[in-house]
Amino acid sequence: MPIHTIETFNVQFLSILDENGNVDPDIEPEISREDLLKLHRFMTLSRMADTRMLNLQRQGRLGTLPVCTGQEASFCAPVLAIQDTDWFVGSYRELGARLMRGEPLVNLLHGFNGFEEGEAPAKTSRTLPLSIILASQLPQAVGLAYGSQMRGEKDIVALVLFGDGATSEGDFHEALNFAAVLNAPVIFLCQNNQYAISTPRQIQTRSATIAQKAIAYGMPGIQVDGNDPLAVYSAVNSAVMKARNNEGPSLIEAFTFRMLMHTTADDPSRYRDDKEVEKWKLKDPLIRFKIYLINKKIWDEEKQAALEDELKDHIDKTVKQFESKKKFKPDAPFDHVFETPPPFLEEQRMDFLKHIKMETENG
Ligand SMILES: Cc1ncc(C[n+]2csc(CCOP(=O)(O)OP(=O)(O)O)c2C)c(N)n1
Repeated sequence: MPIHTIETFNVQFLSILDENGNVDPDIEPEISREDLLKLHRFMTLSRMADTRMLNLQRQGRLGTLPVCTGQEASFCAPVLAIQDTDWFVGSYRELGARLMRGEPLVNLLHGFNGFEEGEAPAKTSRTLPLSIILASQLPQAVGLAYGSQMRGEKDIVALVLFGDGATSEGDFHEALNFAAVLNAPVIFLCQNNQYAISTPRQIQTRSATIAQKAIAYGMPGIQVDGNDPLAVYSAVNSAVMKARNNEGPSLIEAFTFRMLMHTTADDPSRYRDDKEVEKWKLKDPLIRFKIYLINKKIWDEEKQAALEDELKDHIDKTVKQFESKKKFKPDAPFDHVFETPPPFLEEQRMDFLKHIKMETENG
């Protein structure tokens, strides 16, 4: 028997809007004016809020923060492609996506200060809270999508976000395998921002791309310019259509860059060269998207200035609201574990509250 090839594969890269704001008209997605402006608004809000939150952290007014500047296209554009009735399962580096899903900024500020009140989603919301345990949210997303399918909920998908580092976790592989085998309507979106803290992508995996990992599990995979909101939207939108059409899951690798530190506890100058950061500055998603909107004649510098003023005002007011809340419920984490807490958990809650009371009384 001669050796012969039984499988071959290729990996596609999608780019629609280049770094100078030039669009490829043949593959430009159809997005309404209203949605384009919504996307621009939330990408801008995300950048401005991220900058402000970093300042607050540096002033000792906010806890440790995973900043997301530079990745706005890779986490905001996917949200435009799903509905409120779909599941959104994030990790921790997707501020603008959470704001687009309707989470109030003040909640996120409380969450980053360690208060559960900020993290807890409304009972009816299909946006899951932050997930810090890498890749743990992936099997959960598969379960949610499969559960919706089993309940006969028509057309519901789950969109799950994670980083390049998370693809080294067992949960990533189990989730992709399960999703493919169960034909679950899941869109796996990897924000490949080139670093997992100090570990560069090249030594995270020997695969040339993260997108190609999809092939091993029997689902489509594509790499897109993660700083191009049109490419990210297009790829996610077609994956969503497939999932709604009972054609199963997809993996999308959004090729982007973490412009700042991993978290405020990190110093990236210890492991990466400024030249790399300078190179990526030219690929800023906000700049190219603004040029695109101006070229489409639906935006101008005057409108931009007015938007920035409005968002600054909103952020100022939110920070005031955030800092004026002084009373928190220390046992709030117990509220969200079970619909009806079992007696042993109620006992633990009582013990916990007694302990806090004792600590407070003893100074
Ligand atoms: C299971 C697990 N292991 C280790 C960590 C510690 N940790 C937090 S963030 C991080 C790097 C994650 O990198 P990546 O998945 O690329 O996402 P990014 O932070 O770059 O967005 C690590 C190792 C964790 N949170 N969870």
